[in-house]
Amino acid sequence: MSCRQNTTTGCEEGELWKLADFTVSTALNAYQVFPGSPPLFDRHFNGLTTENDLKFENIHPGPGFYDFTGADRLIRAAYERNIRIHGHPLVWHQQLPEWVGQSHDLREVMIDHIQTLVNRYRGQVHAWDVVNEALDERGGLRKTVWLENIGEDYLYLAYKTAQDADPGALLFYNDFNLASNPRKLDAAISICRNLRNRGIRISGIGMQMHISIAGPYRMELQEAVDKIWRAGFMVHFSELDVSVNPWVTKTTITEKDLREQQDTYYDVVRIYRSIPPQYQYGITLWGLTDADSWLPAYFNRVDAGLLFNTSGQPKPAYCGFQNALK
Ligand code: 9MR
Repeated sequence: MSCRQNTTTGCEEGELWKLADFTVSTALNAYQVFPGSPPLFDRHFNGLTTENDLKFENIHPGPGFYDFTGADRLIRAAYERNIRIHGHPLVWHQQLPEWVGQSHDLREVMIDHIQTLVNRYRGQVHAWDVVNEALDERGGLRKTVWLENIGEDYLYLAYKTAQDADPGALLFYNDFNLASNPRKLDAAISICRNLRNRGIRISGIGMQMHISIAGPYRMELQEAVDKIWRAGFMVHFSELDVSVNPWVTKTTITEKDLREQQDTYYDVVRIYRSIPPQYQYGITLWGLTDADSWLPAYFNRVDAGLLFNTSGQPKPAYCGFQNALK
């Protein structure tokens, strides 16, 4: 094992996926694996989530028209290298092309979309985020184009269609704020229980984990993961990043922020490891380096939520993650 001694972070850089006893993944896009995948990815990760290439507007931009260019490239590259592939997302209310809202039969559109994607990547995509972010902050169903046109049964219909298209794939429900909002968490668990009672083999819940150095509290996170696995579902930390500037109060990031971020990563991984192994699906970072992160542009703020800085060097956060694997 080649090791980079890192004086800033005070830890020796290993290879995360070899040190962890769960799959360590990151969100990745086709443009990042062409012509070869980034060395940082190869070194540390043994799983990936499709960040944007499988989203509706990219892969299904017109009625009856699919563009698989990016998705095929990404999935082929990963599959050939034995990387576990997590398909994200089949049904979501964002990144939808306009034509979807104008269609007369949303049920048919949704079914065709799910069947086409799941069939095409059957045997390659290990697991799917079938429905993403179906809940609002009060724990009710979010009023999306899917809910309003198909009705509450769109959830069952989505999972049933995915399950029939690839009976071997794992199926997940994915959402945010599940640690900080117990009402939302209970609603997510109840969605999964209902599906299970209706014959869907739903494997687990993705807690997105777009968190920050300010929260959620460790105890809240611990209680949330315990609730999920005790209900019989696997836990996926599915989109992990730790903001150092959640309230947009800073224009620069300090050493102290980075140390707090290190502690947060350490605790998050320790809490993850407290889950019984059969309920651990894995941890997925939402991007490879701070240069790839959605945070600064999306919130228009200075931020650095990931394990590697914009030059791909390990940050203190990296050591927080790595040290928690010991
Ligand atoms: O990281 C994604 C970013 O590149 C896109 O512009 C954005 C569009 O909404 O989606 C980001 O990923 C989201 C994920 O698909 C679902 N959960 C929230 C993530 C951050 O917005």
